[in-house]
Amino acid sequence: MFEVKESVPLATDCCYVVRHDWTRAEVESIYHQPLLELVYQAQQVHRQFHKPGDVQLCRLLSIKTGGCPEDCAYCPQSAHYHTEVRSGSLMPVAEVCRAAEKARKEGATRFCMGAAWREVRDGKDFENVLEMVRSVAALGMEVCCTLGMITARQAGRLAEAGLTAYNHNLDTSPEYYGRIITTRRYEDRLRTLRHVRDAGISVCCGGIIGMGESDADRAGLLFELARMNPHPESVPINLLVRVEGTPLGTTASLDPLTLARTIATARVLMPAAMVRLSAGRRSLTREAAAFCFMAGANSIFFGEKLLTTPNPGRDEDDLLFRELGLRAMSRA
Ligand code: SAM
Ligand code: DTB
Ligand code: SF4
Repeated sequence: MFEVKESVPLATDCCYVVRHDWTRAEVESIYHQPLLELVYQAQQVHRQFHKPGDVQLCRLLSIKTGGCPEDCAYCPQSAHYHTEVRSGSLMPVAEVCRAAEKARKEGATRFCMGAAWREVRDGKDFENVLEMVRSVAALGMEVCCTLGMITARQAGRLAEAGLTAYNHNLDTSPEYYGRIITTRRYEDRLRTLRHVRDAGISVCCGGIIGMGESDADRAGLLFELARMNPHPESVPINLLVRVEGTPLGTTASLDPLTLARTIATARVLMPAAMVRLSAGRRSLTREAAAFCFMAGANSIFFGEKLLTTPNPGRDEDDLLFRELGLRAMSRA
């Protein structure tokens, strides 16, 4: 009744190597292994490259909310859809600094600022973002931004300001992408990622699952990420937060085991990356979250809000960490 698949030989003597020459067939066969076999393999990889039980705490802040001209079907901040998100202008630098200081006191080692822009425009707002980057970097935190598309020159200026990482997701497979976003192309995203890499900024790039895509699309996304050389240092795996008013607001919920399968495959393919269990934790039981950590996730966003949607509260996460014996990563 059940088909038993051979596991893919990845290494000998349990010594895994970082590879960028994965074939699509190899990625599919890793992804489709019996789940416990896959999670076991992911644990082996994880323990070779990372300290087990260490989880990086990151804090998100929406520095410019809503009114975005892009039509990403999952996003409550797109101006194309009617959601409860109110649009605003760029937050003042001082307010962002206060939020970063608070996050640091609460244990965050990485602070990620998001703006609902299609692309960065040179001018006052960008100068202010550069100031925010300088201020957060001065607090001794890793600083990450996600501002939409950027040019090579803008990437250079962000690097100069002390930016650690730039987040720009591929979101899904090239084949499914056109069903989700029509206002920019996969190639546009790849160009921004090249600018980030060339500027010497570390790359944060992942995607969203639970958007009605197939197993082949999830494997396709991971294949695109895993053949980048170098791999993204940070791979956020978001579970769709279904928001009323967006085209994906009524999508069927995804089996959490599929989230764990996706995370485990990411861990096996990109051993050294931080694999981040990102949006969507509110819809996971603690058992499902535990399984995602088993599968190789080693970072979360903590704090009551992601960008515009709710996230588990501090007490809930404290309890989860205690129950699972996880430790918040300290500053390097
Ligand atoms: N506008 C910029 C961009 O798209 O690059 C930066 C902000 S955008 C909100 C950052 C990422 O958040 C998106 O690429 C997407 O992967 C994720 N995201 C947005 N809405 C989401 C949702 N409802 N559920 C899960 N992830 C979401
Ligand atoms: C990422 O991959 N996930 C974060 C961060 N990068 C910017 C964003 C999640 C957003 C979830 C929906 C919201 O709160 O608006
Ligand atoms: Fe705009 Fe980013 Fe939302 Fe897409 S994901 S609509 S680019 S804020």
